[in-house]
Amino acid sequence: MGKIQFPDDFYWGTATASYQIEGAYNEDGRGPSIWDTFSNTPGKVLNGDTGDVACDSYHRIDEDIELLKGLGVNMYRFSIAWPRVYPHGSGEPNPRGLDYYEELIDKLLANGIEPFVTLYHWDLPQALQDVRGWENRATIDAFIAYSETVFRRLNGKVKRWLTLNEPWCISILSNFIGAHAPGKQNMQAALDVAHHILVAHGLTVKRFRELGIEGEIGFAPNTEWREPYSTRPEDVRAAALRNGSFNEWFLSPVLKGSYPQLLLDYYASKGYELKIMPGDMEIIAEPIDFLGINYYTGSLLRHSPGNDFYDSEEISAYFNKTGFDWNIYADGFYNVLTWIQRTYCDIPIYITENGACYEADIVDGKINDAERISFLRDHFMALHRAIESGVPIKGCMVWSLMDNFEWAYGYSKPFGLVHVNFNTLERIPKASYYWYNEIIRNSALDV
Ligand code: JJW
Repeated sequence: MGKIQFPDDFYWGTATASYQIEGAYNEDGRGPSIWDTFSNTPGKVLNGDTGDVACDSYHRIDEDIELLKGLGVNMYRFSIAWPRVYPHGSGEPNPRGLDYYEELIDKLLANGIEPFVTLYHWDLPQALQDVRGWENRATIDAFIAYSETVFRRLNGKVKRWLTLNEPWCISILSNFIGAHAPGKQNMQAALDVAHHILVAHGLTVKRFRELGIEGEIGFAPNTEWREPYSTRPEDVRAAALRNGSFNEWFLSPVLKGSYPQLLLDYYASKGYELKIMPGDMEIIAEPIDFLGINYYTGSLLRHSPGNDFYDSEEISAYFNKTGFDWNIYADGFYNVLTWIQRTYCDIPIYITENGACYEADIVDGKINDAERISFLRDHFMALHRAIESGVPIKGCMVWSLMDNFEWAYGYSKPFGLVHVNFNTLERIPKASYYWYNEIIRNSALDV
């Protein structure tokens, strides 16, 4: 037995996102988002689930805050729904659109919990998708206008902001793989989207500074750690391509002002073109205050000629898996964090998401999710190793506070520290909730 001590001023929190928890899809002037359209399209989401009601968090601020208080967190990450603020994406803002968030923020602050706000967690107004969404540079202007409205309304109350959540998901997963809204399957479209969201990020950071908004701003790329299956050069290259497309494609423009050359060459060899306008790379590299890092998984990869996903394939190897069929790879977390510091700089890092999906039965009113506890323990230990190695990590947000709408998997993939009954909307804290509370109280982990 040994005690692993985290810094006293460490932020411990949980994370959620608007479409996954709010419900109230047509209330107080909210317009439709691409996720309303996608989830209402047969075959796109498992069991035909939608976010119409979700966890009904829109009507349950007090109940959710009680859960956060009981957990003991000092930070809560959530996102703002763009279609509540601009029901048609642009034009006149809907004044009621921000009331819910302001009430939530006021109540968080009254309870000593810092709000950590994401501006874009995937719910693009459908009206903007109708005119090509993020493939269209005009969507960038609409995003800046939306962000400015939010900044002005919430200035002084929110100290930490994120522009984008998981740019790989917004671009590649949603426009090339097609598993998420808007469900396109076109790599050129995905690369256009990737570039435009990065420009939108940079311009938002610029606007944030010009407006003199208080606090700090960053973005939250999802990272994975790919290890080559062998030292054969083609396996090494396969892993480099996948790490490059997933991690570096978004980190390098923001932190270094350039796309990774290996991937530029790869995409060019496949006939794709990057629509970079003069000045774009400088805009994207507008300095940020901190980095949000989401980490869940990684894998061993080897060369697979003809595979249209970077000529590579995953080897299932010896990893144990979560209920999402994702490899459990805590050392990959440590590797990503130390790699970021080595490759880029000493920028402060918040873990903006880490956690796992596991189903667990309710027995006598209790839910013993021992596997989630084990997953979190391993990842907190990897996190602590990274801190000891000098990576400036300031806090960790567990995904997620409660079971919620897990995108293409609907309500079938629970990630919560709190169970939600989606018929009654009753919330029941799981064993992991009480375990996490103990860690937060001591800012320490017994191993
Ligand atoms: C990849 C499916 C084929 C969320 C993926 C599916 C098909 C190669 C969890 N993070 O709910 C990634 N999440 O909203 C943000 N992140 O591929 C927050 N990424 O691949 C959580 C899903 C995801 C995915 C899910």
